Amino acid sequence: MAFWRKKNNDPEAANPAGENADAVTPKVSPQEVGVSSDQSGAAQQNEEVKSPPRSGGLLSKMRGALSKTRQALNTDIRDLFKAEGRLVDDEFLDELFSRLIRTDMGVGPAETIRDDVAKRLRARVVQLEEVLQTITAQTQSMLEQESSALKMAESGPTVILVVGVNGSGKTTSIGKLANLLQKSGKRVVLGAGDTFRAAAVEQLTVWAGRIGCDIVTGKPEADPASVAFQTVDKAVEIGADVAIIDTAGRLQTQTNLMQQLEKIRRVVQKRMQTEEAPHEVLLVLDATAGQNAISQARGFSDSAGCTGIVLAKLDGSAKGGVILPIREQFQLPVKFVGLGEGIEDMAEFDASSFAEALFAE
Ligand SMILES: Nc1nc2c(ncn2[C@@H]2O[C@H](COP(=O)(O)OP(=O)(O)OP(=O)(O)O)[C@@H](O)[C@H]2O)c(=O)[nH]1
Ligand SMILES: [Mg+2]
Repeated sequence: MAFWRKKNNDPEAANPAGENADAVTPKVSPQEVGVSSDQSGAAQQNEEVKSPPRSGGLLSKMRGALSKTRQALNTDIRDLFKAEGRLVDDEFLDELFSRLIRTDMGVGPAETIRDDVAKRLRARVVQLEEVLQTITAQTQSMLEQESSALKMAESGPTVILVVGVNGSGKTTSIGKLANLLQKSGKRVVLGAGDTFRAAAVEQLTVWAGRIGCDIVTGKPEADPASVAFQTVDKAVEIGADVAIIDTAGRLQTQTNLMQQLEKIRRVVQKRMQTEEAPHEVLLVLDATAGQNAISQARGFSDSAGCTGIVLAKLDGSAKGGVILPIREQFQLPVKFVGLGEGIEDMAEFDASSFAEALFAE
């Protein structure tokens, strides 16, 4: 876990009406921003973020979520075998390659996996299990990353901004993440920064009610930056550990909307008195989008300063292999995976469980 420079949380220093405030002052009055509070689930503070338990339940959930990808892939690969096994030669390797790329893992990762199988098993007659084991091990090593833990602020609230294209799973992922954090002992404030759609505010409010955490909402069409400001303000005021800010869906090519994210960032930095906030900018990608998720990741990571990825909707996708090019092409760690629509359907990313769930029979 990374730690950050000490923040200045002096409320006066963060006065939005203060010097240079025009660049960041909310364009709506504080009265336009509602704050509701349900502290029944409020958790004790000053604890490390605990990883969710790697219980059998979580592993089987991950296996369940990846079953579509696994079934498609394993059925494909199984077709390559006869009862007596199969000689690993060029023909076999070509066939294996063409089946691997059907999971949307892309040419580069499929070549790496094929070459590894060639190196280890060429000229041998092998059974399906041995090939799957080799592929699983190689996939795990390709997915390994330093850490999937959230970067937490050293003091004051950790601010997490959540971005992505329309419908990728941002709001749902925020609900699930807030639940995870609260269960690990963190007090969370949600910010309904998607003021574009009234239903979006309602959706997040329902999640806040289910989790029992605070939420800051804006009037319809309020400036999302003002809601972000008020959310951080509220988090500082009540001593919350984490503020998670929702945003409206946008395309990475919509310059004005990408600039809006930049404004949210500036406002958050102003209120937190540090350029290290927001501490995380999580890009939510829809796994069912397959290779399209890659171009989204490219656009957003360049212009929104993303720090990590949430790969949502793995349960509905036969394209779970897309995680490989995401890891290969971007410096961004995958921090969480979405395994369903329910409150518990999110797991901290773990290369070993993921690779196993992707291939193991
Ligand atoms: N099966 C499945 N469905 C999911 C998952 N995450 C989100 N969804 C569903 O995907 C749909 C869109 O999710 P939202 O969270 O509203 O997506 P969003 O990115 O906030 O959408 P906009 O705010 O409209 O841009 C909803 O029906 C969710 O229930 C997941 O991990 N698995
Ligand atoms: Mg949303």
